[in-house]
Amino acid sequence: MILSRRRLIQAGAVGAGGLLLSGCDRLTRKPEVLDFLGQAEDLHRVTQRGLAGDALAREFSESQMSPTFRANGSLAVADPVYRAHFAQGFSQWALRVDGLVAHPLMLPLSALKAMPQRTQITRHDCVEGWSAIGKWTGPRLAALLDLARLRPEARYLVFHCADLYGGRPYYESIDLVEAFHPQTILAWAMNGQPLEEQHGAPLRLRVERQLGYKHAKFVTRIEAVASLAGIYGGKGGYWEDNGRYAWYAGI
Ligand SMILES: Nc1nc2c(c(=O)[nH]1)N[C@H]1C(S)=C(S)[C@@H](COP(=O)(O)O)O[C@H]1N2
Ligand SMILES: [Mo]
Repeated sequence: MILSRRRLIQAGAVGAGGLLLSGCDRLTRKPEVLDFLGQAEDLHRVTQRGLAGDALAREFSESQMSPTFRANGSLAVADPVYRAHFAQGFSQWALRVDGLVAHPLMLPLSALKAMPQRTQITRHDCVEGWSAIGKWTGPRLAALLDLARLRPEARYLVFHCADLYGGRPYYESIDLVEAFHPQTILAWAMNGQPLEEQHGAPLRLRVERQLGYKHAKFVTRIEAVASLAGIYGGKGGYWEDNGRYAWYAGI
């Protein structure tokens, strides 16, 4: 995938810790960074061509879309920081990408929308026994990871969310095979409209080969980690920590 850094810069994307994305062009001339980039590209190839890593979830036509799409889990977010962003139409909101990455990022919605977009009509399967077909649009997670550049130790991505469910923070995690999968996107639109709050505004994960609870809504931060052991209860997700559902939720 060719990603235009210039477009991102125009859209106002800046790296965390004062590192401007425009610095990337200078950085990529350094041999150690080029070496790093090579490793990331190897990783990308391996994960995309890997054993069962590249099977696609079924995609549907417009006529097959569900007339109504149920919302489930948290339907609203009480957090005051989230409420302030909501009131501003998320114009000042930014997604943080950090942890085991060479270039931590703060990506405003405008930057996420300026990246190449993928639209897919897929079926959402909730473990509670309902399904719905909807259309989702957003950049591939792989494109964000190409910008942030995972360090070689990174094994999982943790999705931190703005909501509390039953009083505890909702979170989820996936491995790098799912992360680089072509249908894994960060959706800001559903059925052609910006996400409604109940469906995870302003940004949610779509990880189409996995059950509904893996599709983190209200995502605020993506953290690359070597192990899930140190994160909340250590089992990689809200329901996993609860002992309710398994970490691997492949359909
Ligand atoms: N942050 C957050 N993400 C979440 C949940 C939640 O409660 N909080 N519920 C999960 C579950 S169980 C499902 S089925 C889907 C529901 O997505 P929907 O509300 O868009 O149908 O979101 C998932 N992601
Ligand atoms: Mo669910």
